[in-house]
Amino acid sequence: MSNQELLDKLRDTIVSQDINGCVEATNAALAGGINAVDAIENGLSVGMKIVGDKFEAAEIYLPQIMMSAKAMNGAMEILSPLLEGDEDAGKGLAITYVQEGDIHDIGHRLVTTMLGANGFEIIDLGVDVPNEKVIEEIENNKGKKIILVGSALMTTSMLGQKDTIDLLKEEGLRDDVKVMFGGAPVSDAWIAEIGADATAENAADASRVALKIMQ
Ligand code: HCB
Repeated sequence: MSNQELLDKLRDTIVSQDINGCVEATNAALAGGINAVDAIENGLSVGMKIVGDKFEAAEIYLPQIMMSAKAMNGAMEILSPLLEGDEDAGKGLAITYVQEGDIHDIGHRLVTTMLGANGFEIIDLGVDVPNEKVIEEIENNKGKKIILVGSALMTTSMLGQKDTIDLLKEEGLRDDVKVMFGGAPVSDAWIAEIGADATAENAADASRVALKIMQ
């Protein structure tokens, strides 16, 4: 099989909610020389995007999305340990989380894993995180070089990112941290509007951007 066929197979197993097939396709992709980042970004994530579009078009429903997410998680168990970066420590502390009201964690976990692989110390606050908890964590780690890495997958939870920035300002902490927000609805225009520092398209890009703004 060509590389494109291996990636297409990964995509298709996500779209068809084929949990076992996705594990097999992941192993086949690795055996065929596809690296973990490529498999995630150009295979599995493409499938998840199609799943989202089908959901929006009411062609599939929540149980099917959950099966696709399960298939993706199975593949990620194999791929996460293989994500490589420059593991030299000391890049700073990344506090990663998903905004309050939002439980989508696949992209968040990917971004967190990639940042860890690239030498960031990680505090992963998980999903559905209130802004007050984020502030508390920054205060607990005062004096460190910190980057906040927040995800939001819904337009509703994305609005909470503005509240994060406002709260940082209120607490006098805005200049102490860099802030990178991401997730499907997050755009450059939104980042500029709320006064965050950066966004990124995907997990590999998130590591590059984080390293750059933390220099
Ligand atoms: Co969910 N869902 N969902 N969902 N879901 C979305 C997000 C919609 C867009 C689907 C649609 O309508 N087209 C939609 C949101 C609409 C909107 O607000 N615009 C939606 C909805 C509405 C909902 C529910 C409300 C449905 C319901 O209950 N009626 C519900 C919400 C529950 C809640 O959060 N309170 C819900 C539930 C679910 C699950 C549980 C079935 C499942 C989540 C499972 C899980 O995460 N454990 C799910 C899924 C899987 C999706 C879609 C299909 C895929 C999301 C995903 O995992 N993508 C999604 C459709 C879509 O996004 N197109 C749909 C793959 C990952 C790899 O991409 O974008 O998350 P990513 O992350 C990227 C990228 O954004 C970037 O790097 C990552 C890696 O490449 N990135 C960052 C991410 N975070 C970053 C942070 C940074 O600083 C920098 C970069």
